[in-house]
Amino acid sequence: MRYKKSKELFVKGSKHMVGAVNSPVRAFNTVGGNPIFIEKGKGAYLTDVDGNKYVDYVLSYGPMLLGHANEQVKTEVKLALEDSFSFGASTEKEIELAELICSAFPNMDKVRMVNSGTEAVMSAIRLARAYTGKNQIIKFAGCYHGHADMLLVAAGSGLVTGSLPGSKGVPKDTVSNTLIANFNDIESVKKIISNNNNIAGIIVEPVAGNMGCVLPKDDFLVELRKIASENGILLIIDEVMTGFRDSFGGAQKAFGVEADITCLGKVIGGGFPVGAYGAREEIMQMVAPLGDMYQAGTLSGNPIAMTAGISMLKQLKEENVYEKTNQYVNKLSNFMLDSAKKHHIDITVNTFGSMITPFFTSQPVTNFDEAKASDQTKFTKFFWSLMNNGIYIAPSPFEAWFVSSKHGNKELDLTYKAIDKAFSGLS
Ligand code: KE4
Repeated sequence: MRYKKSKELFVKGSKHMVGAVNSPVRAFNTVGGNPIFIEKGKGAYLTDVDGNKYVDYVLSYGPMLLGHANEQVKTEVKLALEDSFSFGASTEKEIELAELICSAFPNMDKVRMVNSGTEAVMSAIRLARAYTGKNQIIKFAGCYHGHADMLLVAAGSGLVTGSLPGSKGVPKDTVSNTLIANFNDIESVKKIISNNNNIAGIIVEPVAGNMGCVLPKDDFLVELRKIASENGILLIIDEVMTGFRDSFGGAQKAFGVEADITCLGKVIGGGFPVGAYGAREEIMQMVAPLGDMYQAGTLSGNPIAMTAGISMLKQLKEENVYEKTNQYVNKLSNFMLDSAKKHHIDITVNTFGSMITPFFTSQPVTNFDEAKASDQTKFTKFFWSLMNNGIYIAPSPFEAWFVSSKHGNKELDLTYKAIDKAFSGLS
């Protein structure tokens, strides 16, 4: 694959952009080389500015569940554009998307639209603090919830102590109320709770997608629900990535647990900037203009973004895309394991609905330490072999692959061939 034009744009882009990207993961830092620049997408495919065509498993890190340039979304958005793009006042479209979202989350009476997953999580934490009158938040190592200061943390000296800033520019006192537990380790949560009495909320990715795809063990989420209820702590379930990922609803449905506050993003915007947070009535009543917890946004509920989100969710509600996407992932997982075995490569594959991650390790991956123990050198070689054979995955071992309703047998065959070639190159 040639990357001449991407390289030229990388140099040109680096003049006025930071690393020629608007989000760090796109910079290819983990895998080396320069980021590619995309010209267009259609269905399951991306074409870069050098004309290289790829089966796309990044799908904008999740939103493009119906594939690129979905015809229905495109038609609806084009129509909506005729009536202007933003008003700073309510529109019926916001009601329609709110109704669709609340129909998918029975424990959600009201929802507030924002413009990103980060904004949804940041607001949900403020809401948990407003509702409980407490300040501390428990999060899990390896779970990512956007770039709000209080969540950019690194593990402190011990589980029950405050965290250390995980980024320059985050003051220590901003993260002093953020405590870090271990995913799939309910005892680590109990220990923190027994040593702290000012905990407003526990925030969790119900299926982690930001350490790669990592599933909750057994009753981890159910036990988390129980311990939160017993201690007057709100359970914030961050479904920005898992929302509408394996079914028309959230991972909550798959694991039989209900959040107090749910955060959403990605799919509900269909590729346009949309995030949302929602909860039962008594919690959402706290939010301005009804309550005293302030949160606002110029472009929140933007009518064009709402149009795209409505079209996405209506299509997802009416057609059962999940049978197809989840089956595709199962086939892909089985092939990866068979091919790795044939080539004597150690891998573990985790899947959830239409998302999948292969880890280069012979061990199960159930938390961040185990994910980090996978062979990242092998991942990098694997990544470039796939790229050179027309398969585009996230340039990081700690991301999930996403499958859309437009990924079919042809794409599966192309992927099989590329994976087998990559594994043969690794063995
Ligand atoms: P955004 O602010 O990027 O819309 O959402 C933040 C966020 C919140 N919660 C979860 C579970 C998320 O996965 C994300 C964002 N996911 C990353 C992908 N790992 C976005 C990609 C990027 O940062 O460019």
